Amino acid sequence: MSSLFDPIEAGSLRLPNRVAMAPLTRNRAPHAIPTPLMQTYYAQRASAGMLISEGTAISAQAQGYSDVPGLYGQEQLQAWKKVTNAVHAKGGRIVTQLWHVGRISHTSLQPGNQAPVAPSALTAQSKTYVIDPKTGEGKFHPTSAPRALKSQELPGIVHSFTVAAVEAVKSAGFDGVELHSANGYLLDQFLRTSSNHRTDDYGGSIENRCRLVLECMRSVVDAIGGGKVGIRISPVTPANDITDENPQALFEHLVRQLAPLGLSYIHVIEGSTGGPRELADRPFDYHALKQTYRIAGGKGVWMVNNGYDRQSAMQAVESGYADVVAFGKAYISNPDLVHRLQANLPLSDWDSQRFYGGGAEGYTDYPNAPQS
Ligand code: 8OZ
Repeated sequence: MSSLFDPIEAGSLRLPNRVAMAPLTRNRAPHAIPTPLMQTYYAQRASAGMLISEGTAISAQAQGYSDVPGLYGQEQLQAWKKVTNAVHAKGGRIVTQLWHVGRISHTSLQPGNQAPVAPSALTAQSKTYVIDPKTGEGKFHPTSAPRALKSQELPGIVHSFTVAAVEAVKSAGFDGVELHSANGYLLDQFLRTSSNHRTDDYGGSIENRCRLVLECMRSVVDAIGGGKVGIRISPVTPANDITDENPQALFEHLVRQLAPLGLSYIHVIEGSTGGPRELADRPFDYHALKQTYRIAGGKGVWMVNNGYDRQSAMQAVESGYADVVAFGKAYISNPDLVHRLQANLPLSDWDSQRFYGGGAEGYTDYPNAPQS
């Protein structure tokens, strides 16, 4: 029987324990450039089995929220390199989450104030976070109406993910990448019947709706090796106005196609992102999904996320239900989360007023547990 505190291999990464830091949007990178404060923040959390960076834009068009970092400019990459150096100096491992928001954006955040892009010209009933450059004040705004990507533009999306992955590893010093195919952002928008009404090879059937994410994954794997690549999915989340007619069949098809790629990990948000893991109106069999992946020969770590606590995380790993558990909000307020879980110490509460934007407060000022 394995424990949450046992090491495990995740593709080419060797994790000293099975506690991951989930990707967490913090909006503290003005002009998309990581700051010295971000070096401190990630280095403080380096005892995680694996750190997953906050969602990081693969291109200017991929931006949907103010002050989210990017991976598409030299200054951004060099600033990330300082972050990964700081994590490595503390003995940690860090992968980056490659993010294209698709329609979850605002014209004020897009190059030339253009419409955001999406599989179809359908506006999400959702909000995005925009900081007023004049006052510095952040507010949630309704997302702008998107335009549908032309078929000829899709190779450009695949290319952007691939270039970002190569630069993330080569220039920015990340140990790997995770493609953000969850929470109603671009790749998830392609997957779903509610947001993808295309009539070309990228819409309609499950095979077609999975095509873009699979092209991105195969291209990234070809470029940096499957052992450095993970993917995040959220089969039934309602986040960002997403639904699907048959998520079980959709995601089973997806993981079957991912199985031959030799991935580092599959990262599954169970239930409603940041909410309950069980949704009465959106049932889903996660065990069957994992079995489908394994039966198809899928390797690497099966990582689960969403509201796990010490007890349920230990149980998930000990029972073999999952290999690694990713913690989000608990990692905001407990930089030494692994130690606290292992020693069964109390966890500190997070300050949700300081999740997005701002400086050190509610970011790098959460202490470790006192040494006994
Ligand atoms: C919270 C606020 C803004 C973005 C996600 C990247 O849901 C996010 C996100 C979360 O995946």
